[in-house]
Amino acid sequence: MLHMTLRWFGPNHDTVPLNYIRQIPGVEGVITTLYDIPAGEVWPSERIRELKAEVEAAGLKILGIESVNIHDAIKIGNEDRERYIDNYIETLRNLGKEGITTVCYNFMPVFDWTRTDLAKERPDGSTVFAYDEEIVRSIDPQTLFDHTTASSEGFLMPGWEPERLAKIKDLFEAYKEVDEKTLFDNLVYFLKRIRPVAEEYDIKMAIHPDDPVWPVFGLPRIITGLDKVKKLMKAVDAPFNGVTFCTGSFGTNPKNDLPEMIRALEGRIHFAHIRNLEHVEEGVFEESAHLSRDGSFDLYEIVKALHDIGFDGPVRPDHGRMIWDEVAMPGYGLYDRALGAMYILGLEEAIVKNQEMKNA
Ligand code: DNO
Repeated sequence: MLHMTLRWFGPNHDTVPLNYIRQIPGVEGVITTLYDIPAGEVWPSERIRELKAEVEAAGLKILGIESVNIHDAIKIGNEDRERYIDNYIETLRNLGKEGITTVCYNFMPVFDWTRTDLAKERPDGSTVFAYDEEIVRSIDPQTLFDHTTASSEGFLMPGWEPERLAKIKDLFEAYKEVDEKTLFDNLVYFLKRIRPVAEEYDIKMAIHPDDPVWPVFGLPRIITGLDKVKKLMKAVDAPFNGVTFCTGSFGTNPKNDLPEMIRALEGRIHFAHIRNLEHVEEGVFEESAHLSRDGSFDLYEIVKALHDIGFDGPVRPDHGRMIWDEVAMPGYGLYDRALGAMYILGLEEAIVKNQEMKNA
């Protein structure tokens, strides 16, 4: 069974109040974070408890964290990594003690997700995130960062934290020697080090795919498709080591067969991000409404595959379009994500009923 959630950035960062989220039928909880704590620092138990109390007071649960970000020292694998891994372990322990057991993270160097337009207009007047490889090729990372920050309507975008990106040149310098193999080895090293604490508290680590799934500004990418994910699952072959199945990220490569990937990753998908996007041409795509016919993915087949493998974790409608003049963090308004949640739950209900009828 899917456990429907919405991402919520916390009291001082989100425009959407918890009581609104509570009113979306079928939504059981939120995926949240301590947004103000920089990557690498320990999350204090007290802050986690406060956050939990606030969410529970609204009649919801914390069904996962997105993200506990990984410090660049860990990704680069330099001498500081031990200290930052120790901090990460402590954060996991503090989360585990509060019964929070799904943790989403990514292992993308410098940038998290990358888009060239945060407000591309769709034919119906809604606006969405879009990507054009030619634009990325024609600008430098700093320009993209400035552009993204300038078009985020004053909201702090996840993955674009200023303290991390203040030193963009130094970061690129630090990653100079980090190729795909080194990055992968550093990820495996990290997972092996956190394994004991994850297993002690039954924490499921859910790596988010690279977005898009090809190198941006020459930075290596390691979570791009089925072979790569399988390689990681094998390298640390334990159930705690799993994936956030993000359809929108894996799906940036039209060759990734999403339902087939889901079936092949049975038992290792700990969290799902469901959204749709429209492929325009190679390297050019824009996000769309969740509805299958609005984009390039078959959402029915995606939800069916999750159902068929017995997926029982949290799901969220991923980025929404901006509609109905809502003012909110781009991609994370209430309205379109609520529509997405209802659509996904509707698909699931039909799939379950259909199966029951067949079995009767
Ligand atoms: C973008 C998100 C990502 C994601 C991280 C997970 O909207 O999908 O920022 O949260 O990559 O660590």
